[in-house]
Amino acid sequence: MKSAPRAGGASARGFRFAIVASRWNESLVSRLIEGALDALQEFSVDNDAVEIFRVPGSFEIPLCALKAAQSAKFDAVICLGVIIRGETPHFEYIAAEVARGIGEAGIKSGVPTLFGVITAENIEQANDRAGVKLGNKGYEAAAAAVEMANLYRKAFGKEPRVPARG
Ligand code: DLZ
Repeated sequence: MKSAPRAGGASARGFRFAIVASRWNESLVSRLIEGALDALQEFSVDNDAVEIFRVPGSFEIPLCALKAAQSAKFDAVICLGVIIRGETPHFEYIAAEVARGIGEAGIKSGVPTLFGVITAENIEQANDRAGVKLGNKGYEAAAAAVEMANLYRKAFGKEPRVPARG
């Protein structure tokens, strides 16, 4: 069983996606990136329709997400990071600021920005949430991105950024 519910009939074909991922806790974040790419492939994303931007830590994700969203190149921006309480002084402030900033990037730009940032008590919990598809927050965020891109096109008539091929 996958952890993210599949949107009925949703396809990633014809859409472009940005992934903004931090390098802090790299081994876990790389699994979130893999999960996100897996989901996009399962939804039949076009070749070359995904661009990955790496930033130093989760604190840097919101601004990069805003820039990507404002570039008008993407239909959704998938934000991936891992913040661990036990290893992060002022955990609450950083986690809250990252969540707020990612939300603000979406509101300011009008482009869906998806929250795939793990905020965990410890490394074990973070590990569980960066699993291989089952419980992978990157997979879930990417599946939500596909759903939102489809919703916006259907509900508000926005054309896809890239014409569908084949
Ligand atoms: C400094 C820091 C710490 C202590 N912990 C984390 C973390 O658990 N996860 C994460 O993504 N980033 C962490 N950072 C780095 C900050 O997000 C940021 O990159 C730096 O403070 C520089 O602005």
